[in-house]
Amino acid sequence: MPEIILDARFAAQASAPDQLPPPVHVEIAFAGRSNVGKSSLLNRLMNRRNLARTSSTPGCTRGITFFEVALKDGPRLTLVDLPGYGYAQRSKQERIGWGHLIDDYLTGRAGLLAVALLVDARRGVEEDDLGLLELLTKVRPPKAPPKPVLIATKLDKVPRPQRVSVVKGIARPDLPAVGFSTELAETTSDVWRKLRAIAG
Ligand SMILES: Nc1nc2c(ncn2[C@@H]2O[C@H](COP(=O)(O)OP(=O)(O)O)[C@@H](O)[C@H]2O)c(=O)[nH]1
Ligand SMILES: [Mg+2]
Repeated sequence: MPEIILDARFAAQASAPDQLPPPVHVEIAFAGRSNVGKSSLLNRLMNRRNLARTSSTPGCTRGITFFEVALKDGPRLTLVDLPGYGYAQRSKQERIGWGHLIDDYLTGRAGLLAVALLVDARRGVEEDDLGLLELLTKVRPPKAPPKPVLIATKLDKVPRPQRVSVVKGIARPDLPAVGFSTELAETTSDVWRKLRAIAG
């Protein structure tokens, strides 16, 4: 379903609160441990080879990156690439600074409709991920808490006969999971379908 995308472009990058762009469209943010495949998924969703830069160096994404996407049959959306957590190589100071930036973004951003939480299909939901899910529940009225979406990445690394049950096993009682792999083209449509259902 990449043909759902009319146009995608880089919109902004922020490594401090005063650099955040004004929220003009509904936003869907992508979070997860570094190297889990956030940038790769964003590139597939936007049908662009490397608009969201991928890297084999953990923690290489600097700050929060905003992409504006025009859908053929719908409104514009902003897709947001968050810095990965769990990167050991960054300085403590830098991690603390980012931590605040990301926490404040996730709990306070106007127009943040959903947060896609990416977990490696082979590892499932880990402690850092639970922390993020809990953070989302801390958002208080009048702001609506962003809706979590669980995405199990790198599904090609799971043997084919186990894929369905692995994704089901990653789902939580209140939170279904959708599987994704850059190597399985149909999974891009699965993720888009899920996001479109949420974006309305
Ligand atoms: N086999 C496989 N490798 C992937 C997949 N998605 C990402 N990768 C690789 O995992 C590494 C990290 O991906 P990246 O998108 O940069 O992760 P990020 O740090 O979360 O943005 C890169 O080497 C990607 O090529 C996938 O679905 N399957
Ligand atoms: Mg990245």
